Amino acid sequence: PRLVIASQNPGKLREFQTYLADLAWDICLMPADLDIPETEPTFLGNACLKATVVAQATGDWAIADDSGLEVVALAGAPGIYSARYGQTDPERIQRLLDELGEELNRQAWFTCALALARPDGQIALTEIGRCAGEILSAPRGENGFGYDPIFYVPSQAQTFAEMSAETKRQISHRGVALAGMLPKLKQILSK
Ligand code: ITT
Repeated sequence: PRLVIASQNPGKLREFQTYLADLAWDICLMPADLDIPETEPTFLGNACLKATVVAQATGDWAIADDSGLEVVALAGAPGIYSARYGQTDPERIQRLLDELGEELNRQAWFTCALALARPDGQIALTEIGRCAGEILSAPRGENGFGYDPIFYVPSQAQTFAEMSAETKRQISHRGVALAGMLPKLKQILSK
């Protein structure tokens, strides 16, 4: 079967393609001109919406990811608005650092909601993954995308942007969510 990745974020796409690389299916990217709505109030709601729209538009199975960074001292911001916190990754990072200022509570977590839709748009599977960390006061590392350079994971003593792709896959919100979904995903798509 064909599985379309319902995302326009190049960083996410790279991770999905690596994470799903050893599967026998044809993994495709969604049409670039498709307009995907994100009007729901939750990560899971938005993931389901994106998967349904892309499955219906392509007639293929589709997997969507809605994710974001929730900062405790900012009452969960930027949260579902993580992508809309600025125009570019450096702008988003700078805005977050400015809003946090000298705040001592640097606790944060990433959440990733995944949704798999059947070719008719019906949701077949959902999964949520989380990863806890701390917001540094300056960026560190060159890998990854988005807020990775300021997201420090104490258990690894590294930011997401300092980790190898393999380490990020093992511990990140997206890696955890995908690992949770993978057994059922394989079962469904092998039928
Ligand atoms: P699609 O909807 O097309 O998939 P998007 O970037 O708009 O792309 P989201 O609405 O889910 O996706 O926004 C997620 C944002 O959260 C993303 O743009 C990053 O800024 C941030 N983010 C999510 N996962 C991340 C990760 O693993 N590392 C760093 N930042 C991440």
